[in-house]
Amino acid sequence: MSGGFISRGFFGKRRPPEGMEGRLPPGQYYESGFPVLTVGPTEKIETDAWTLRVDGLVEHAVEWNWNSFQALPRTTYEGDIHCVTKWSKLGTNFSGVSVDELLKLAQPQPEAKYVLATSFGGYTTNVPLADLVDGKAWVADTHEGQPLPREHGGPARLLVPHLYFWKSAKWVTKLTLLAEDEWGFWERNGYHHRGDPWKEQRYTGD
Ligand SMILES: Nc1nc2c(c(=O)[nH]1)N[C@H]1C(S)=C(S)[C@@H](COP(=O)(O)O)O[C@H]1N2
Ligand SMILES: [Mo]
Repeated sequence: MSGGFISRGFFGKRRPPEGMEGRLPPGQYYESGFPVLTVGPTEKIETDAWTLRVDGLVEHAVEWNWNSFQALPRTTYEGDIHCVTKWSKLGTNFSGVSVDELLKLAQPQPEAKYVLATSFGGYTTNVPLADLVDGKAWVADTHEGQPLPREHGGPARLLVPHLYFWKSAKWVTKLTLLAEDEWGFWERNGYHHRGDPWKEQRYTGD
C-alpha cells in the first residue's frame, strides 16, 4: 500500500517520461505542472502601459511599446526550463522576440559584456551578454500558444532557458548593457552570477 502511494505521489510525478531522463540536469526532478515563483506581488501591467527598453552601452537606446514590439519578427522556443529550486519542466513552448532582434536595432558597443535585466516592480537579474545572443534568449509573450499568464510574467518576460529560471525575469521592462557585471536580486543574495544548470551553478562559487 505505501509502495503504491510512493509510486503515484512521489516518484510518479518526479521521474521524467520514458526516454527523457537525459534531459534532467544534475540534482533536478521532473515537474509536469508549471509552478509560480515570485518574490513580491504579481505585477499587473496592461499592454497600454507596457514598455521595453534596451539601453546602456548601445549605439541607440531603443524603447518599444506593445504595438512596436508586436511588429518585430517572432520565433518560438520548444524545450526545457530548470528552476534552481530543483524542478525542471520538459518540452515546454514559448514564443516572442529573440534578444538578437532587439540588439540588431540597439547595436551593442564593443565594451558591452554583461546585461542587467530589470522588471516592473524592481526585480533584477544579471546575465552575460554572450548568454542572450545567437538564438538563446527571448522576450516571450506566449506560453503553449496562449498569451503569457500574468503570474508567469505576462504580458512579457525574459526567457533564457539554458540558464536557471531565475534569470528569466518576469514582467521585464529593461535590458541594460554593461562593461562590468552588476549583480541582480538573487545574485546579491548568494546565487550564481551565471547559473548554468548543467554545471550546477546554483550558488556563488559553485
Ligand atoms: N520579476 C520577477 N521575475 C522573476 C522572479 C520574480 O520573483 N520576479 N522569480 C524568478 C524565479 S526564482 C523563477 S524560478 C522564475 C519562475 O517563473 P514562473 O513563476 O513562471 O515559474 O521566475 C524568475 N523571474
Ligand atoms: Mo527560481
